[in-house]
Amino acid sequence: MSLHPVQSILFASLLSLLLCCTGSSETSTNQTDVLLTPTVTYLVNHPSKLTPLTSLQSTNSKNAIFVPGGETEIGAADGLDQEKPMFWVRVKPFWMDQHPVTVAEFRAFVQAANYKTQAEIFGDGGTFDEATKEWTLTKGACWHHPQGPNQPAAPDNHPVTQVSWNDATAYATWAGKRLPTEMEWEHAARNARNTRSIYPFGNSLERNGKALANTWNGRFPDYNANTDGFKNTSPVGYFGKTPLGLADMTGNVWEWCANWKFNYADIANGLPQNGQERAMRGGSFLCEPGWCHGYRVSGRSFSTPKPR
Ligand SMILES: [Ca+2]
Ligand SMILES: [Ca+2]
Repeated sequence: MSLHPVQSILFASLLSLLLCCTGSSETSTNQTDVLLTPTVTYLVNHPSKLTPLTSLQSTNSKNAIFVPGGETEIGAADGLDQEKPMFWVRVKPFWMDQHPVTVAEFRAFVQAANYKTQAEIFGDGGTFDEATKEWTLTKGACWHHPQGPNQPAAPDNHPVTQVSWNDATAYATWAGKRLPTEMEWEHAARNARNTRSIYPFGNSLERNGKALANTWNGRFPDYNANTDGFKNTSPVGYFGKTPLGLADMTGNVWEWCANWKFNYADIANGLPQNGQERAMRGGSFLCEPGWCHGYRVSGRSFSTPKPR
């Protein structure tokens, strides 16, 4: 069975998590501004004064990065339709896991909570078949053997894959955390100071000839030159950190976000309370500019909260 490419990306996606928000927020809210969540406000007007930040250096505590609060313009003028129109938000400070949840971290959850992922319950998971260049449902593919039971086990220090939004939410709840909204994710990817580069670390995917992220190198799905060294997932943090200190925001795996899919044009109405698809950010090892440039800071994708 072949799956819609975008749909299938979900089958191999990951998560990043937020710890509890810290502190109280700061600035007053205009009457016309819209509280999207308890921690994110849509600003009708361009903020007259941005919250000053003195340093990009953030605190690392128990593997989490402090993301200062502030104002960020969401979207990109030269992005895809779903990244427009741009809009401003004010975000309260929060802690974010420094890297996507690893296989080892997910195993601890599975063992402690005796948890079964939805892929395990359904009995299969979506995989990309290199021979046929198509997505297929592979029997037995799940978080510990994401390519299938006859393929190598997922290494402990790689991000966990084959987790649905429901699985990700269950993990987050167990860990006393939650998923970020898209606005929080993008605020963090813009280094909590509205940096406007394509990626959190600039506009190029390489520095001194070395790759800065795990992506698809070539034309998807025909050819992967594999110049970054990884055909599939890579160890979390292998390609370094963003200026704020986060890993794998660009490429490696998609990260599930909390909110339902919504159109930016409708933001003044608030976030939808239900829908068909949840949002993901951060692109994966299967993304390349000619097909899916999803690993840009403004890039978005969506999938159903359970595999089917
Ligand atoms: Ca790669
Ligand atoms: Ca990512």
